[in-house]
Amino acid sequence: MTIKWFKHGKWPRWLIGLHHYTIGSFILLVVTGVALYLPIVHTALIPYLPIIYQIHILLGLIFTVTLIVPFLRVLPAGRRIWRYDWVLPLLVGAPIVVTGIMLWGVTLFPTTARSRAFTWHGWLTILFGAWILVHAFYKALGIRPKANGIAGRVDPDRRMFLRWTSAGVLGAAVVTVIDPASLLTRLMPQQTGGGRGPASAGVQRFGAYYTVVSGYPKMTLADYRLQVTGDVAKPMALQWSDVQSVPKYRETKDFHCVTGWSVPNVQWEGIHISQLMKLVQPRAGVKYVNFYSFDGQYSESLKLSEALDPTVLLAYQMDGQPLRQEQGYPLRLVVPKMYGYKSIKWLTRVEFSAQPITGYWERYGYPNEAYLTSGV
Ligand SMILES: Nc1nc2c(c(=O)[nH]1)N[C@H]1C(S)=C(S)[C@@H](COP(=O)(O)O)O[C@H]1N2
Ligand SMILES: [Mo]
Repeated sequence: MTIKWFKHGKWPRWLIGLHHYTIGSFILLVVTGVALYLPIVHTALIPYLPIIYQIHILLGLIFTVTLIVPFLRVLPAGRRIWRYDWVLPLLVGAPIVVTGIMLWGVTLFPTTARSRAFTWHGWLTILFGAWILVHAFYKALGIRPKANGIAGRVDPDRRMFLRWTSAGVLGAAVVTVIDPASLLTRLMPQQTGGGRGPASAGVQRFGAYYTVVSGYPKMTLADYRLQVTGDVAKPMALQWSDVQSVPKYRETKDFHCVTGWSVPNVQWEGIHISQLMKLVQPRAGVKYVNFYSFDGQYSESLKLSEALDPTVLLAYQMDGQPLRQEQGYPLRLVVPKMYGYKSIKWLTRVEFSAQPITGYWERYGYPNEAYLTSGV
């Protein structure tokens, strides 16, 4: 049996173009993905994050289509493709796509599965990237491994496509439903935690600890004041002991960031905004609650009705521990029904007002009403 080796000229131009496109778009997907995920890069690119997020999803969707093309169009026959060049992109590419879709569809999938999907989306991309490098290396050196087994040459057909894509999709289902990822994350904790050292026992790691200023602002409880101001009868500056004396409010809720990561079942403890209203007595015209951070940059705004939702609180504990400094110590807002950017950290002023303010991310185009939706 004769084997026709790869010759550029014999491939249809559209297929070569597609191949180059796939490589280019993979690189762009990695670059935009890293920009969204890695806090250091993330912070430097703040004004562009909303658009980078859209680009990442658009590229991902096109990437998905390019993976399916060989299924739609029969490739020229002649045993020309190494089996692993065909099997690996499907086996690894399919679960990257599936986990990506899970991250995109925030309200469509359970948070626990999505938080695993986030981890696997990253790990599988690293695997895929490593394979592309090996593939490029082989090609550049013109190395031709012995043609048998996984290194054998095949004509990719639809049956093969279906088999390996299904295997990849099934794999994605398995890793997001059960959790072999916890093994990997225990070995390399920085992969899911933004590289800030281990969390205290019982405290869940968040996908990233964001900050829009350089570093995480520090505050001692002795210096801390919570200003409660605005259109109110009795404006106040609460010391930490005053904050503590307000009746405690507890809840367990999922947390979601717009950039894809989620944390299931976070236990928050803190105070409900209705308690602050009892203290300062807002006047009749108050329609908004505005929030300010002592990082000097971040701000947020909620309608009064939103702020009084039973799920909204000012939290000082998470999973039974005081907040970490990165998480907004000593006090942060938590709005579980909305994307994470509403949950302002390092809270220092709550203002009851007839007017809303434009929050930090809202200035960069994020919507004011940040209710979780499935996707963009
Ligand atoms: N002051 C301040 N609050 C903030 C942010 C920030 O950068 N600064 N990031 C927001 C975003 S986009 C998210 S997703 C959550 C992240 O919470 P975490 O840092 O505890 O993970 O905090 C929100 N509150
Ligand atoms: Mo976020």
